[in-house]
Amino acid sequence: VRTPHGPQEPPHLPALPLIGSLLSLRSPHAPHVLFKELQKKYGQTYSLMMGSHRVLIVNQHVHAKEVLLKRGKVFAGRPRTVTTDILTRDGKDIAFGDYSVAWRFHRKIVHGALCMFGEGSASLERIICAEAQSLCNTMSEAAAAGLALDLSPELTRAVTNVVCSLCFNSSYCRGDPEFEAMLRYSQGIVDTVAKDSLVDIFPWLQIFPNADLRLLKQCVAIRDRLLQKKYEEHKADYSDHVQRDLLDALLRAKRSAENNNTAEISAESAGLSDDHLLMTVGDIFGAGVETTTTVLKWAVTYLIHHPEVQRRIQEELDTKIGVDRSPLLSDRGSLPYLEATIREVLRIRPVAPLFIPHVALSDTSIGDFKVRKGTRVIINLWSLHHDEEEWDKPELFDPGRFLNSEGTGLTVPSASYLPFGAGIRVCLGEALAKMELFLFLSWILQRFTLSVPPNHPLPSLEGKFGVVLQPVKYKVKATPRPGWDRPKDQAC
Ligand code: HEM
Ligand code: PLO
Repeated sequence: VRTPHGPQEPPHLPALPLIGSLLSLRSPHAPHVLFKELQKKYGQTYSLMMGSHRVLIVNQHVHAKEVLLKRGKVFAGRPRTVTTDILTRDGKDIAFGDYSVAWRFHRKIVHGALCMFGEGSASLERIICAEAQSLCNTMSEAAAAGLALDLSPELTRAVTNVVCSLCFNSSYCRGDPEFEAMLRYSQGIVDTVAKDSLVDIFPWLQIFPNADLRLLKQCVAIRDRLLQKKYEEHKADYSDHVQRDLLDALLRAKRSAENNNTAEISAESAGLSDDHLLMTVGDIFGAGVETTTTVLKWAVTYLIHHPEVQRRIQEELDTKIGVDRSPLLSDRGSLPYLEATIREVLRIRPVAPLFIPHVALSDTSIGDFKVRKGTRVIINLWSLHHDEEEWDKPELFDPGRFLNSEGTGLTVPSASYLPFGAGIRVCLGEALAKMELFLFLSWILQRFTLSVPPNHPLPSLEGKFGVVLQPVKYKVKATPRPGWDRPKDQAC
């Protein structure tokens, strides 16, 4: 309901020149938790200053949907920050790139390529199942040797190989030095990029050497060499007649734009420089690896805390699939409790608790509040997914909340649930990620029961905040289930 006076200024945190609202933001809590807390004092939607930038924090789903859906196009901008500019050669990618013709064009190419090589094709299912088989074999070997395993690099390699086939038509073996280098640089980037660090608040601070910035630059340089190598290899044996992967799809778009001189295509070709192609493929590779791996790690962490949830998923797997074959994507409909568990993991520990900031491209409003052009909008997904008005005991891990009352079908019990975002900036990898989460978790839980080794503490449920919210490292004991004590060489 509009007030009689029209849109108002939103409540504002105290701000000083240059440092903005920094003094009110000092807190031992991670930003998503602090922004949720600040609601108590300032209301669900409030603004603050980060250095000289006006930032609006949205903690509630009706306002979040106004930003993402109702006025999605107005809020489709992205801010330029020092760290994301380093990662993306000044925003020449999709995720951190501002709204533009080039951005739209790259999203379209990636979407088409993901449909062609991914979601629409049976070959992706085969690739994921082959990686699941190899992951389960490694877990079996560790179990046979009586060893507990840090699952993190194993899950990362499985997920990396899926996205590597999609992007580059290649994969990594265990211990491959290029893969080890990738693990290191990617963690360095996750730890430093887009962090609300001082460098992103005060662009002028970048003239002072800063440890985070140095690490980021080193990691980005290593990533860029790897991307460049893949690019050169693809250019060397590119053919117009076969499209092996996303990089071929991008090269094809570039060649066809270069061979075409119509006004429309040449505008598009502005977004088809080598830099743009490399940054787009870097985004998909980076997002493809870090997000899905993080969710798998959270799923394992919560399953270890909740053996009763594991048991119920395993009962479902035993009844619907048995031990004579492995799960297939076509089993998704008959394993609702596993699907509900995946939904609950995505709720309770959202991968990107603050999304990526949006920017208002013109003067506009949210609810009754005025929003000026250029305002950065942070959607606090953490608040949406832990809203006490929307969720019963939000801190409780309960997959049952996503089941209907008979426990036979899936529901979404609240509109305050947006793990992949919505609207024109919605995640490009949602379908791929869901396929991977289902297949990897169903294969693992069909074969193993997961726990911590005897006398080890349960892993922490508190995440490490960065551009993605990651769980901490710990060792897992995987006990083979009856019928799975030796690796079976099974095709899916
Ligand atoms: C953006 C979630 C997996 C590619 C996003 C956003 C979220 C998200 C919340 C931000 C939306 C916004 O700023 O409004 C997730 C989750 C994943 C996942 C929870 C796994 C479970 C993936 C995968 C890929 C991917 C596998 C690649 C294949 C992207 C890209 C964007 C994005 C390119 C930027 C879109 C844009 O700005 O136009 N994702 N994502 N994501 N995601 Fe994902
Ligand atoms: C992860 C580290 C990689 O080395 C580079 C990279 C590229 C794309 C980023 C991704 C990182 C983190 C997760 C992001 C993704 C784009 C969309 C996705 C931010 C930084 C999400 C969840 O929004």
